[in-house]
Amino acid sequence: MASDPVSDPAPAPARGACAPRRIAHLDMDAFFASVELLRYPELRGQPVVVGGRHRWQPERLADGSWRFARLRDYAGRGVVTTSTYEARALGVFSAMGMMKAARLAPDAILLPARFEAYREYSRRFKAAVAGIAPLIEDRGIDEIYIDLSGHAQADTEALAREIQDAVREATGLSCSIGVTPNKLLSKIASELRKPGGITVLHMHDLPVRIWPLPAARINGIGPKAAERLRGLGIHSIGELAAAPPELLQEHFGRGYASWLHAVAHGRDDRPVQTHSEPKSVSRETTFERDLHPRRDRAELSRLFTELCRQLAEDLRRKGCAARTIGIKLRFEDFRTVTRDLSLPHPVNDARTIREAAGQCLRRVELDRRLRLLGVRAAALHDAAEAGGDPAAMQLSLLDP
Ligand code: TTP
Ligand code: MG
Ligand code: MG
Repeated sequence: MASDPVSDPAPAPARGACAPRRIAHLDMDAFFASVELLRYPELRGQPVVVGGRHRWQPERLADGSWRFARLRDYAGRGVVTTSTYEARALGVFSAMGMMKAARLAPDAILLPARFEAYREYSRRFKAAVAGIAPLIEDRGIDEIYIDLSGHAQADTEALAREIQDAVREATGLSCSIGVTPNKLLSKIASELRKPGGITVLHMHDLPVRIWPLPAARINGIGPKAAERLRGLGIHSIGELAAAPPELLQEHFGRGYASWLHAVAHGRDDRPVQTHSEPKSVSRETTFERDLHPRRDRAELSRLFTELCRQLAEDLRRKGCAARTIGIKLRFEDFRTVTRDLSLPHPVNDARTIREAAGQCLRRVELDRRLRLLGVRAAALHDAAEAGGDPAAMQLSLLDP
């Protein structure tokens, strides 16, 4: 599908240091359902819904054909995982209750999800893109951001089409791509011409292409925030852009209000993150039998020390150190408590972690048996920063 000629880039100018970035967002079209259509091509063009359990698996008949379940056969409390565009035309969308979907589209074909296959196609499409443009941020099973700023192909639309072709070649599947100066706008743009669309937008397209859209199209304005905005008479992104900053501050607080203002004006500096940093690392163990905090103290202590040793090893293997150490306990009645402690320096040695976790443990009232114990390291830093003097760290840890 062609992009809007009005927003097409003129013959691409040379990119200087201050030139706008070219950030793509690529999202697979009706992903799980499209993978199912590769397996059952005879269903192409029909409303198909993915959801429900294994019992809805198609049945192979003697003549080699399949007998498919229909939505009207469905009974249960499951929700729609995704649906083909033909099913969407009947009003059936992701997260809708399957019984409700069955009322809207009783004849739609029902297929259970096969996550292993979706993961495999996910790997394939990402590898295909990486062959053309390697600066990729993985955003989940069916979408990625790609930084195309420095790519040799200056014609953005042609580059996007090349990526689409490579994805189709590798998987047989179609995707939609938005290319704009930042992740925020690209995420919106990739949805504008689904399926199979390419949408290239520049900052000057904002008023015409972005401002008319509902505020909830912005990634980060959830249903609750959208509802509160509507309460203030703000429906579209343009209305949000025009809203007085004081009004937003009054209702959303300074931080979120200034973010709302910035995104409504299409501003977003976030880089494409080509390798994901883990946010935290943890180790936990569920005991074979519930352990008593006093009577099984020796065993608990040994397990606790062992978890801390493993956590330290995990951190070092990742080249990380943590400034926050936490614990998690689950009691026999399944009540779960967590405690954590912030440290003056990032740490990754087993002794210091054990010491910090021990301090956390002392803040929990151990009044019943335990079924699970865990330790967690967060606020991760590069291990190179973890150079604190161990003796000083011991002392500061022991300070109340
Ligand atoms: P999406 O990209 O949101 O949806 P989609 O690929 O099915 O359709 P579109 O063409 O609009 O992008 O999600 C990707 C997959 O994630 C989707 O195929 C199934 C799964 N998914 C869920 O399991 N639950 C959900 O609520 C949604 C939205 C998606
Ligand atoms: Mg998708
Ligand atoms: Mg998606």
